Formats: sequence, C-alpha cells, structure tokens
Amino acid sequence: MNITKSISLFQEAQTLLPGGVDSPVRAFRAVGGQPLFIDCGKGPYLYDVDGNRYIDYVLSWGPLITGHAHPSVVKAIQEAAVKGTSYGAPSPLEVELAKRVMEFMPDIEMIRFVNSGTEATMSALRLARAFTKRDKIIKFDGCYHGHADLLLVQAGSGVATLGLPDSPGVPADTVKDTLVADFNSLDSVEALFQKYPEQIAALIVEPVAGNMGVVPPLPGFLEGLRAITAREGALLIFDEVMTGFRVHRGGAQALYKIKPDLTTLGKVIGGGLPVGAYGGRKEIMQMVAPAGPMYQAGTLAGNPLAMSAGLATLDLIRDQKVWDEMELRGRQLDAGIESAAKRAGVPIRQTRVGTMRTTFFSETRPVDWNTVKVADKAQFGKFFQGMLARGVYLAPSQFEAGFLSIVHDENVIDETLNAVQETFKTW
Ligand code: KE4
Repeated sequence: MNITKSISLFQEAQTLLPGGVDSPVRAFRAVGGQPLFIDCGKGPYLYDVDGNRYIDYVLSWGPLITGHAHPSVVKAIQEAAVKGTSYGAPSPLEVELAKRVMEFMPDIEMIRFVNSGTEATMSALRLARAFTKRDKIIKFDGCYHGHADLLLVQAGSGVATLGLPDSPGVPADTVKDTLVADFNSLDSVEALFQKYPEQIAALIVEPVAGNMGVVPPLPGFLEGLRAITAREGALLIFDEVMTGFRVHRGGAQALYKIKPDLTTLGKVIGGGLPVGAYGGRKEIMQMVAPAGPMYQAGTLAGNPLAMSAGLATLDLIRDQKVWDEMELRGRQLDAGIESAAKRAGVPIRQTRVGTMRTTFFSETRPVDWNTVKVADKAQFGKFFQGMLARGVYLAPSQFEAGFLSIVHDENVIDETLNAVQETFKTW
C-alpha cells in the first residue's frame, strides 16, 4: 500500500504538533508503524491522503454511529451553519436535543451540554462534591474518564489505592482524594467505603468499560454499585460518554436497568462534532449555576452545529430495527473472527456489548485491568498491521474499543472477515 503522502505529512506534523497528533492514541505508538493522514470519510470508509480506502472500526472513537458524512447529518450541519455557527445565547436546538436525549434516557431529568467528555466528567464530579459536601471520589483501575487532573490516576496495585499522579503536571494534592478500585470487584469498593466513611462524594464508572478494551460488568456488579452508593450517601455516576447510544439505544442504564444519580455523555450525541453533557436527578442538577452555586461554563456549549448534528444522529438511531441489525452484524463479526483465529491456532478472547467490541490476544477472560493487561500486545500489533494492509482500520491499541455503525452492512462485514482470514493465514 502506497502511503508516501502520509509519511511526509507525519514528518512535518511532528515538527508542529507534539508527537505529530492532537490526541496521543492516534500516533500508532502501541502498534508500531506510522499513522495515516485522512483525506475524507464516507459511510463505513476512511480514505487516506494517498487514496487508500479502509473499512473504519474506530469511527472517531465512537461518535460516528451513522458512519462518516451521513447525508442527513451533513444536511443538518449545513442548514445550521448558514444560520450562524454560534450564538453565545440560548437556542431552541439545545431544548430540542435535551428532550431527545431524555426520550432515550428518561432517568436524566435535567442536562447541561458542554464541549467534550472530559468537561462532562470533570463537571459531574465537581457537582457531586458540591451536592454531598464530601471530597473523595472513586474511579476504577483501567477506566478512563477524560484528562481532567483529578481523574488522571493510575491505581497502584491494590484494591484500595490512594491515587498517585499518572501524568507529570498533576500535583499529588490534586489526586489525594481520588481513590481507585478494581473493576468488577465490589469488595474493593466496600473496602474504600469502610476506610473512608461519609467522605466519598461519588463513584464514577464506565458501566461497560471501554478504555481497557471492552470489559463488560459481571452479573450483579452494577447492581452492587447502586446499592453500596445509595447506602453510603454517595452519588453513582455512569460515565456513558462511550456506552451511551452504543451498548443499547438507551445506553447502559437501559441495558442493565440501573438508575444512576448522574450520567455523563459525549461522542454520539454530537454526531462527530465537539460535544459532552452531564445530567441526572433534578435536585442535583439544580445546583449548577446559574440555577445554583456550582460553577461551570463554556463558550461554545450547546452550539447550534453540534446540537443539529446530534439531533440528526439520534433521529437515525431511534428505531429499534437499526439496533437489531447492528446486533446481527456484531454477531457475524464475532463468529467470523472466532473461527479464523481457531483455524490459525491463535488464542483470543472477544468481548462485545452492542456496537462496541474488542478482540483480546489472550487466553485470560478479561474482567478487570489485571486480567486485560496480560494480553499479547505484539500479537495484537501484528493483527492490526495485517488488517490495515488489507484495508481494515482497527483501533490502534489493544486497550481500545472498536465500533460498528448503521452503515456497516453485511457486505462490509464479509469484506472485513475476508481480511481477517487472510491476516490469520500469515500467522
Ligand atoms: P473526550 O474529552 O475525549 O471527548 O471524552 C473523554 C472520555 C470520557 N469518558 C469516556 C468513557 C471516554 O471513553 C472518553 C474518551 N474516549 C477516548 C477513547 N478511548 C477518546 C479518544 C482519544 O482520547 O483520542
């Protein structure tokens, strides 16, 4: 595959942008090789600057559940843009999208739009601290909630670990109240509440972990989190930035029938434009300025372009039929990869919840960061490069999720599985 233009662009980009990219995972550091520079996307396809076509399973890390440049989404953005790109004042579109989100997620009684998932989780945690008047928070090892200082914490090893700064520039003081538990371990959560009674404001969780690869909750885990936080007077925050409108048309809260106190959203609700949101129980949200004292603001929050793209996107995934179709495609993909790997004698473990999935190169069942981090990253890298060479663009890291869209039809899946078979033949 000729990628000379990408190569020269990457050389230039590295003199201008740290690592040549605007978000670290795009740099292909986890899989080797060099990133492709993209000229355009259309439906399930990406086209790089050298004219190569790829079936895209990254879909901008989740937002593009309708594929690239869906005509309805493009039309909505065009129609909004000619009326102005940002008003810095309320618009009917924010009211519309709020109502549309609540149609899908009725446990969200009030919502605030922001410009990224990071802003959403950062604001939700500030709100939880304001509402409970407590300072400590719990997150899970291997879960990612954006790059706000208080969340950039890598658990040490134990189940009840005080956060240690994961990134330089995060003062230890900023993360001293960030506690880390093990995903799928209610014992590790109980231990923290016993150690810090009446001090924990909130527990934030990806209800289906997507940022260590896709790791589903074990039966009873989410129910246990709901019971423990309710008992302890802490808020349960479902970070559905990724799982929202991905694991089910109503998100993980609908799939697992759990009512979180707050939910954070992003990605899909912006249809590929910058967006985030946090919302939940009205009595909590009423604390957000100017209704209440908890301050949070944003120049482009609720801008008409992102609102319009989000509305068009949610309209396209409103019908359960599209979800049933994507479920079929997901099963087809799972089965095809499973059989190809088996034939090649390559041990893999696959996870999928709705339209987000991961193929782990491992013989260990993934249930938390400890069981995920043993996956064979070199094998994953070999698979990634083999698929890329055959025109399939996977997430460039073993610890990321892959995504389907409404335009990944049967032919696209068949084409993908041909590349899978050819790749495993080289093993
Ligand atoms: P953003 O600030 O990137 O919009 O959202 C942060 C975030 C919050 N919560 C969850 C569950 C998330 O998955 C994310 C962002 N996801 C990553 C993918 N692993 C974004 C890709 C990237 O960082 O380039």
